[in-house]
Amino acid sequence: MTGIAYADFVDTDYQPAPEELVCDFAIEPASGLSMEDAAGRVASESSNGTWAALAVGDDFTDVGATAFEIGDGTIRVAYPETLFEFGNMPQALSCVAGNIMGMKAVDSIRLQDCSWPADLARSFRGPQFGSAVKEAFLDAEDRPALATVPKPKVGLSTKRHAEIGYEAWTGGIDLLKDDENLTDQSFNSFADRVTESFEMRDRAEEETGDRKDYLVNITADVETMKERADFVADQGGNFVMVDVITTGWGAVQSVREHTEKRGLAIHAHRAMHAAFDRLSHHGVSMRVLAQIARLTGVDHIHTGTANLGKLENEDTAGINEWLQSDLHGMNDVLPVASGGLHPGTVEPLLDALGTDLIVQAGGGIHGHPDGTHAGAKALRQAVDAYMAGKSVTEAGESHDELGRALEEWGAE
Ligand code: CAP
Ligand code: MG
Repeated sequence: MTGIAYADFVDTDYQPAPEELVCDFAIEPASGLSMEDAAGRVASESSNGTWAALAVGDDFTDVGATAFEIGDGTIRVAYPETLFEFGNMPQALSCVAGNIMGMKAVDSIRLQDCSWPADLARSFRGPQFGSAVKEAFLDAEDRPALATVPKPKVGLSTKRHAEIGYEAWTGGIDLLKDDENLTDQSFNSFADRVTESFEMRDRAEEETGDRKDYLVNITADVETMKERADFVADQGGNFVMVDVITTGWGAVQSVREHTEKRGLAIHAHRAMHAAFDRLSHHGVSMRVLAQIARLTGVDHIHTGTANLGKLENEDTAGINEWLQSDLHGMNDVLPVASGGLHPGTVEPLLDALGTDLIVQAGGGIHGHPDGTHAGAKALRQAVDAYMAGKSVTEAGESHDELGRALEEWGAE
């Protein structure tokens, strides 16, 4: 590239070098602009260009991006590695998903996918454990791990929250999980909840002989998250939960660095992701958000339910496959299916997504007509039946709790 005008950022003969980051965008050019015009502006504004052709001499490093493929509403852009501060995810996103999201040259623009080159990818920590948590911390090596969020999601007293944990753990659930709206409020303080829940966890472990754990929501500012992570580790927990979109990727990186010292796994909740990924023509796809989560080092992330639950989903199976595929030797991520799940959704869910995941149900356990303990048993019975190659509906005939759940909610 020689100059620094928009046209300098398009070259359809260009072959990206292996060390370049390649981003796929869907774009709708503004009226009066061709795809080429818009592509040049996207590549320019996301690297070293601006709205005016520059006359500043040549004393600068050429870190310009190149739009090298222009399709029907899609473009591919290659970014030189020198554009990036290695190991700094906010900086990378300020480039490839920054000002361009609001530029007038496009009516809409969506970052759909990224191909992460080895050196840039390895400059991030990646997951400390990934899917290995199922055998490192739980007894769920050969089946989906099961989690539950007490409901109502906020408002329960600490005592009742911990009791619900006990009822669920002893019913066959592996992981108690805080809701995203629950951190440290007056009705259920963080320290008391963690202490009392782990007391119940120890009892449940003794009674069942299985390892149980708790996904403790530490989401806050970075310093508070580190203190809360230490508290969890000191109480004998192995997991913290971070709401990664609301807290921000720089904060996730800091938590990842800190949790390495304490050997804690990170459960990523993704509240607010839909503000980025819900529109199919604009924003940042869940696929890319999941990629960022893996690079910055979470061990689990919610990726949806293959549209079986209560929330809109983007290609859950494709995202999960990416999370568990090879990425320059980096650990994988264990996907979490959550949102409106119940025992009657287990069979189609596991058919669609496989069994290397966490199945999380809140209402689908605590809404069981006979309460939490029965609801936990019903979910576990459904999963155990599936793992034994049996039909969940048939298993409902010989397992009371499952039978009641299927009666209540039906089977998909
Ligand atoms: C699920 C949940 C989770 C969502 C998050 C809720 O509860 O606790 O936050 O699943 O969405 O508050 O809705 P239920 P996603 O099991 O009672 O539905 O997993 O898609 O990120
Ligand atoms: Mg929730």
